[in-house]
Amino acid sequence: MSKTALITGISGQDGAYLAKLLLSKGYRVIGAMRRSASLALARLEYLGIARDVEPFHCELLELTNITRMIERTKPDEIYNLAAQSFVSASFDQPIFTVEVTGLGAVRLLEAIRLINPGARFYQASTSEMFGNASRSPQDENTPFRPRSPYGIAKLMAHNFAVNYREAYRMFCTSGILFNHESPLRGREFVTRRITVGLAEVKHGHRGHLTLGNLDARRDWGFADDYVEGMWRMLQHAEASDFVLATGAATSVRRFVEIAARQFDFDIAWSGSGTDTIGTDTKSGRVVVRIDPEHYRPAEVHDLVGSPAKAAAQLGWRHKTSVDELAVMMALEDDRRVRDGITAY
Ligand code: NAP
Ligand code: F7E
Repeated sequence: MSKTALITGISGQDGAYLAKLLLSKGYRVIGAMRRSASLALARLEYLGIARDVEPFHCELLELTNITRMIERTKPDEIYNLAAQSFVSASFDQPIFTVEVTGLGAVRLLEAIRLINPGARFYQASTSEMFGNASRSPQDENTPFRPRSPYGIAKLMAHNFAVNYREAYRMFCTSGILFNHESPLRGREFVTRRITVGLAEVKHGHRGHLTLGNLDARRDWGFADDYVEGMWRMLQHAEASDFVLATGAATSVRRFVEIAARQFDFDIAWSGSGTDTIGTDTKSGRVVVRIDPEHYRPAEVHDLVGSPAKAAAQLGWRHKTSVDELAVMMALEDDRRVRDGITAY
């Protein structure tokens, strides 16, 4: 008999890729989404699976609709991907972020404990929990030192998942995922800001792109590779914590350079701090400027993960390099901006 999977955050980037993977494996997929979901079905439509996912309206701020959802859908596997996931916004909305990203997971865990404790639970934890990390690369044993309300809220949810595993013997697994991107990445995240922004410059919709801290370094992978790791975690014999990462860090500055080549820009940097500019050496045109608006009250400067445990126990490793990822995103945004597609 086919298994039933429930995905919260189905309207987001990972929800779409994970739904596609689970459908391909014969799962019945229930997609939990807010009535007001920002992109609703757009990402599922992009992947050609909008009609194959069973939608279920659910708001993580409200316990009763969560319990009803668990009662009615009786899932074998639950992937909790819903969150206020933008780090920058979490500084402006710390309480809301804790409510959704932290307490939302607790509400879900309580509902599962009371109604369907045999279900396997995946919590979308994050490298942001490492924050100002004390060692590098980060793995499952690296101490958590979060630097943002988002990181703190995620650490709360992570600790609850571990606690329900230990206290109630529930199958609660936490995937500590480093940044993963795709052509379906939200437009507020830096990789997408870069590829959309450069495409708009190329096609004459704007003069230049503005960014914040160019020297931040992240371990960027491709979302489609990472959802495979999520699924493998829930098929593993034991619930545990697993880091998924590529093991290589790249600066924002370098991501710009790679993506820019796809738009025929060859970026040379000059100036420093907020006066830094990125100029296309071929045309002499300034393509990138700094806007301090994009700086954060507390920055995480450098993160890089060790996926050794996931490789050894799950047989998982990333398939897509950061260069391939940047090229893929740039080509797709070039096409979308050229064709006036703004759906995602
Ligand atoms: P995303 O695109 O921002 O998607 C977040 C999803 O959560 C959206 O479907 C959103 O729905 C939903 N949501 C937000 N508030 C909600 C609420 N109150 N009730 C119900 N649903 C709500 O995030 P993603 O990149 O796919 O990431 C998936 C998960 O992994 C998130 O938990 C994120 O924090 C975590 N994570 C992501 C990364 C990464 O690099 N992508 C790395 C580590 C961990 P709306 O459309 O209604 O807003
Ligand atoms: O920023 C710097 C920024 O917003 C990456 C989420 O999925 O991954 C994501 O969080 C870096 C930061 O991602 C701009 O200061 C420079 O250092 O793309 P981001 P994030 O904060 O790492 C983790 C793993 C998650 O769990 C989160 O949910 O880039 N940066 N200039 C900029 N960032 C943005 N957004 N915009 C800029 O203009």
